[in-house]
Amino acid sequence: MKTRLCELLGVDYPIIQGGMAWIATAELAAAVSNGGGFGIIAAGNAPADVVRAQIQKAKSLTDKPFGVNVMMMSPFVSEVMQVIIEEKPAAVATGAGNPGKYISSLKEAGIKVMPVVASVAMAKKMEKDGADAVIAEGTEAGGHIGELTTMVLVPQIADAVSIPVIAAGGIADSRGAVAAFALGADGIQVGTRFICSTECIVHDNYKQAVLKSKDRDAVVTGRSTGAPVRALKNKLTREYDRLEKEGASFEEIEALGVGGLRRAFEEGDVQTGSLMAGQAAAMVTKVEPCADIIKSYFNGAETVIGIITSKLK
Ligand code: TUI
Repeated sequence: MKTRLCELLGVDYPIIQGGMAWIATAELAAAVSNGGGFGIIAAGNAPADVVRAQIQKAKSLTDKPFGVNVMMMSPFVSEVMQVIIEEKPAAVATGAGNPGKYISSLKEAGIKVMPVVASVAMAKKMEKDGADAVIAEGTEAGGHIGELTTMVLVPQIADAVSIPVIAAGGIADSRGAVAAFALGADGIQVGTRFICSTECIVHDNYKQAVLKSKDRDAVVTGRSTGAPVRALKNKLTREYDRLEKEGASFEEIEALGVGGLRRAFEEGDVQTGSLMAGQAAAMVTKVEPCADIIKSYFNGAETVIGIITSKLK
């Protein structure tokens, strides 16, 4: 199964790994790239020297192309972009903001640019500004999210732009992959399922929490502060809900989340840590190597298409 995204990124399968802060390290990115997908290191809120070390580590772990995800709300965005221009990973994905002013210098350095977008307007703007592809991320995704579902966002963006569209949010297996292509996507982004990969270095408690989660466990907090985040339900998300209902100040609510991701990923604190994950979490049933996860999306695809054909009489 090849699409024009495979040519753009130099990969065997049209699948990219989502940029998950603290989780998407050089180890995960390299394992995804070695498995035939496009691995991505998440810069998150890390300073530029940390990002440089991660890029260099990934280069030592794989000869295949990989990328870096830049979180536009990070205080270190401009320094991180500079390091990326020097280190030249194959592509940059961006999230949680508008990367417009960096696109031309990234492209001059030969780096492909793939912004995450959550609306048609933003997708059109990114195409006009020179993006090579857009990642259309639905609200089923984990972490910081937009309003629209993958089901309605992807076809509208596919109709509005001519660059490749990568569907993201809620794509948990080959049925989701086939659906994404049916909606007009040229590739898929997968985040949550890669948390439960053998090579992902997060604390095992985090992986177990994803494995145990059920259909309604990936909840949204922070709607009232304008920065909605999807994570697995626990003591932390209940505390968020309580503060938001009580009309607590923006500062009080934000303070609750400080260090939450680190508590979850490093200490395995599944109660007060922030277990960011998408709705696909409920569909993840085992920890397995990245290469097997990637193959499972595409090996089952013909069976899914066969089922569709036999249903449509
Ligand atoms: O960025 C993400 N997911 C993230 S970032 C993150 S770190 C964080 N931690 C706590 C609070 C907030 C962030 C955790 N997860 N996904 C990509 C994404 N980008 N989703 C939605 C957007 C987006 C939203 C608005 C992209 C562009 C945009 O445009 C706004 C504008 O400037 O017009």
